[in-house]
Amino acid sequence: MVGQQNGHASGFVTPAMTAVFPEAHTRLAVADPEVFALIEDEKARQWKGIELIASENFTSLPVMEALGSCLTNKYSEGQPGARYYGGNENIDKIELLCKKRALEAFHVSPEEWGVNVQPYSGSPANFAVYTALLNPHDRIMGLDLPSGGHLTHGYYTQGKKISATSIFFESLPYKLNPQTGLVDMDKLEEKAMEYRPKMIICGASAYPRDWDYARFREIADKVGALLMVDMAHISGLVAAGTLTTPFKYADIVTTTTHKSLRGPRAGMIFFRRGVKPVDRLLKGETEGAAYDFEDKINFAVFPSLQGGPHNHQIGALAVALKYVATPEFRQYSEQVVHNCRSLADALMKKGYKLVTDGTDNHLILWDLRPEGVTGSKMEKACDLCHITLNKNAVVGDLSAMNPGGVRIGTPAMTSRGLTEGDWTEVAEFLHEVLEVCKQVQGTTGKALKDFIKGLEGNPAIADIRSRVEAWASRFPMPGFTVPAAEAK
Ligand code: DSN
Repeated sequence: MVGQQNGHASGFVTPAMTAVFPEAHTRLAVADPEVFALIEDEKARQWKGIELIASENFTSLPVMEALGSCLTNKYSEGQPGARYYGGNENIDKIELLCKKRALEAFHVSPEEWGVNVQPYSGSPANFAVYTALLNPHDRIMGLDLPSGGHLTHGYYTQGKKISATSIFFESLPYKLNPQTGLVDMDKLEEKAMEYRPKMIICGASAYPRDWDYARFREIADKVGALLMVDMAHISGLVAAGTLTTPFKYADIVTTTTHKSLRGPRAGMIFFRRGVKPVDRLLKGETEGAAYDFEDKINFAVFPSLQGGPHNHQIGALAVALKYVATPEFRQYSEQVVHNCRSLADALMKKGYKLVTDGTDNHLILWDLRPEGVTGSKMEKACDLCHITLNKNAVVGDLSAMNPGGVRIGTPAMTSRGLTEGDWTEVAEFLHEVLEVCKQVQGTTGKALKDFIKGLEGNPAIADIRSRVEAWASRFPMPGFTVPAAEAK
């Protein structure tokens, strides 16, 4: 037995094993102190700050254990029971368990829905769906990026195709109603009737309201389009029943697994299977026709787009999904939304403008244009105060490059145990940072470069930062301990 004091992992280690290559059983701290120290710094950053990026979360220790396990060693191209390599008896069981738990987590039956858990993350999952179900240059419609949509839903700018989705397919975005900040469903219908897309994509990266999936379905049916829902941001809230489920209406549902779902970084594609309901039959199909998505999607994921599945991610996802099915996870998801509403109320009480004047979900969009401060400046100042959020377009912004607001989400800090009352304090910190931004801008002028210079060494920023760190460190940190950070 080799002890940890020698930098070796405890457990049974034979002399033959230690002899193979030098770092084979050495702890990271000893094997690579440089990377170890950077990871410790990152732990401290996560623990001492207020994490408000709407797409981030803090996953659990068992998820991280599975991620850091021997599953990373194995190749397993193909599907469980039909692999291109031997030695997959355990991997098969893990992937099947993951799939079973995925369907259970979203309360869908294996007769009506199947799932592919191999996508490396959300963008590859979306592209796999397009590859499977569209022909090159087929038409799609997704929410415009400046309206809160995701790059992979077809984003392009004037003169430049940005996302591969817009390079390989023809894309026409739908947008928000500029008055309400809500998806303009009537306009979407009007455009879809003219454009006749083969697929409509519903979902967003920055939308504070729930979705009218029934209306999306109605429009898709009217124009003979497939309906794909990308629920990446809200999948935890959907699983917990806190938001409307898209499964009743969609043909395909994609998601990442590390946002409100609180799992490892990975992706999933859910697809309908079995006999089609009569009202979903396409032209030329007769009663009894079945969905043909499964083979096409599995083939698109592998071999068309990906190589070997990341089995450590799949194992870790299985672990996360076990907890998604618990009453505690439901409580967590409800708390995410309560917290978000509390933050929204606290900011609005201070007279600030939020897009749609509130939220139904885990995020708010704070329109900073009435305050005369850009999203970039607020993001930068918050960063210096150890509050992490991101600049974001708000309704009416024409470009995502110089956005007029910030996006703020509650999943991560809810995982650290914050409840409603704590968000009044978060709102107070944000208010203070904004005040500093206004004051600094008043001296430096509006250019971002000068503004950032003006923030350097600002005593008010240093004061907020020290109070933020003292406050945030009081809350428990899921997944890891922080002894090294504490000593700093
Ligand atoms: N990067 C994610 C987000 O922040 O919304 C989307 O992929």
